[in-house]
Order: sequence, then structure tokens, then C-alpha cells
Amino acid sequence: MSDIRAVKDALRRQHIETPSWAYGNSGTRFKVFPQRGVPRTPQEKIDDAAQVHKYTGVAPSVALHIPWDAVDDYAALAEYARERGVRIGAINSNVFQDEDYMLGSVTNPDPRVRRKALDHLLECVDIMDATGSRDLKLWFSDGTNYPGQDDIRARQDRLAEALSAVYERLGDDQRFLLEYKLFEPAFYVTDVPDWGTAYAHCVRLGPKAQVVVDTGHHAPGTNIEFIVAFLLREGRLGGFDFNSRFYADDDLMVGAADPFQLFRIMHEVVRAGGHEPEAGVAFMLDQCHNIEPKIQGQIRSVMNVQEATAKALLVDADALRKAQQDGDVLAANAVLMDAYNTDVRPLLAELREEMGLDPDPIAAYLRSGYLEKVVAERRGGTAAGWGA
Ligand code: PSV
Ligand code: MN
Ligand code: MN
Repeated sequence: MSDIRAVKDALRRQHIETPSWAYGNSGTRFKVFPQRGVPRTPQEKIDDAAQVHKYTGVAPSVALHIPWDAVDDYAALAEYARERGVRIGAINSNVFQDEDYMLGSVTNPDPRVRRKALDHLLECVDIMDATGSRDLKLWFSDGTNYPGQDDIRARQDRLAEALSAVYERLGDDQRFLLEYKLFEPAFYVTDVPDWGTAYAHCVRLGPKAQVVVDTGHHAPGTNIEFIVAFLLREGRLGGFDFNSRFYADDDLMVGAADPFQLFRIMHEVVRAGGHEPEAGVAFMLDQCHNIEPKIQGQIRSVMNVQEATAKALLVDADALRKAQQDGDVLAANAVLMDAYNTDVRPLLAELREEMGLDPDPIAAYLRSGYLEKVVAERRGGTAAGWGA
């Protein structure tokens, strides 16, 4: 796609969801560093997410994590979000922070624990009904640490049983997104370690079961864009949890470690039309800002996804196809590199002005005085969820 108008229209339509937990205090298992002005309630997290949308114009939804964002009235929370110009996005379940889950949640050998985990997942669908959310994000920390600790096959059976019960509970317009992760916290077997496992479980269930690719959840050197291309071709790419990694599940700002990889991923997305909202690919961020300011970090990440998408949209598809058909390896590679090496910042600045926004979202946010205001108002912000 090289018509600039069409590129801009596509960028306007692409929405990037921010996670509520990115606004809270976070850190590593060594230390959570508190920051001034961080939100104390789910409502304040929504306020902060609304700032990201206000300055980027393309982040109109915020994902919740339950029970980190537990409230009595979810419909009222959704209304609160609407009043601030955003909406509630994916509901992230949490079956990894209870002592009962030491040996697993839905794959636990104890049926009582499995029931408890399933009840939580079903409760998350109730919350989706109340908030109008389309997606339930499922990430299981389940696995084992030692050979022989539990039966690998039996754990897959238990997983399938739970997924099927959740699938049955989904409404017509709802889906679940099954997230895989190579390792951590389990170090020997992880019950959903890779896209193939997630995909196989989803295919058994039907189209409302989709795979979510967290870009930090692979072995070093994994070709993530291949996974993306494959899942899109099979109609099973439900979305992304975007973040960057240097080593393991680092949860750094997307595009910070390897912007070229992000471009390659977005090239496969655009190649399949997955950037269009109708394709149903949810572009979500899953990041922790341990040392950098949080709202500003989210704005930066949204811009990084937009820049990678813009470059992918600028790929000269006809020239690429021709070079590929001619077997001209270097010309084909040059077409991609030309797009990647384009400075798309002026185009995005122009687009923002056309959308009635400041061309420089970070400068506009910093000028707004929002951070100073919340620092003055908020005392004792909450931890994102891990280090509480
Ligand atoms: C797990 O590492 C993960 O990527 C899942 O998406 C969780 O829900 C999220 O991080 C927050 O802990
Ligand atoms: Mn994730
Ligand atoms: Mn993760």
C-alpha cells in the first residue's frame, strides 16, 4: 500500500489497547519502585489510560486484570470509562496468585482447585457481560518443575476440559484469547508453552477460541513473524500482547529492544489484512514500566506500534511480489528494507494534526500538567499486582 491517503486511513483505524496494570507501581521480584502520582483505584487507572488516548487518538480501550481491578459494579466502571472517552477492553483472568495454585490452576491434580480456577474464569465472562468486553484473555502459569511431578497428558486433558467449559459459556460476540509462554513460573513443563499447543486447543473448540501472541514469551531467536503469518492464515490470531525483551519475559516497552522485529511482525499483519479492525486482531500492550514514567511510557509504546505499522503499510507490495516471483532475492529484501528505513514520523505527525491532535503526543502530554496534578492529588498508589 503506497497511497499515502490509504496509509493514513489505515493508521487512523488501528486501535492499540493499553493495560490497566501498566499504570500501577511495578518492579521485579527484587524490588517494586514506587512512583509518585500512580493510580490508587481502577477508576484512576482508567483516567490515566484516557490520557494516552487523548494524546495519541488511537488508544480508545483499556484492558482490566481481575482481581487487580475488582469493583462491585462493573457496568458502572464501564460507564465511568465511557464518560472519559475510552472503553473497557479485554478482561484478563488471574489464576496464578493464590496459594491454591501452587501445583497449577485448571490443570491442578486436585479437582477442588480446578473448580475454583474455572469459577474464576466464568466470573470473568460475567464481567465481560457487564462491561461489554469482547475478549477474555487466558494465561495459565500452570506447569511442573520436575520430571515425574505430574502426568503431562492428564494435565492436557484437564486443560481441555476447562477451556471447553469456558468456551461454552461465551456469548455470540465474545471470544477467548489463549496466551502461551515458554516458561516461568514453571521450569520443567509449562502446560501452554507455545503457539502450537494453544492453537491445537483452540482448533478443537471453534472460532471463538483464538491465540494471543505475547512478544516476550518465546525462546531467543524464535521467528515470531512466522507464527503470526501462520496464525493469520488459519484465522486464529486473536491478538498481541506487545512488549520487548532482551532476555526472558522482560515486559519492556514494545519496539525498544528490536524495532526491526516489530516491523517484520507488522509486515505479516498488513500482508494478511490483519490491521483492519474487521480482522479481529487485538493490538494490546502488556508492559511494565518499572523505572520509566508510566503514562509517558504507554504513549511511547503506542507510537512505536504505530510507527512499525506505518512502515509496514509503506511496503511496495507490487514491487515485492514481482521481485519474489522473479526470484530476485536482493531486490525483494531491498523492498522491505526501503520501507523499514523510511522515517514515518513526519507522516504520523501530519496524521495527528489531521485528527485534531498535537503532532507530538509526548510533548503535549508533558505540557498538560496532568502528571503534576495527579502527583498532588494521589497519595499511596497501588502496585500493579505482582509486588503488592
Ligand atoms: C504473563 O507473563 C503475562 O504476559 C500474562 O499476560 C499476564 O496476564 C500478564 O503477564 C500480567 O502478569
Ligand atoms: Mn502477556
Ligand atoms: Mn508475560
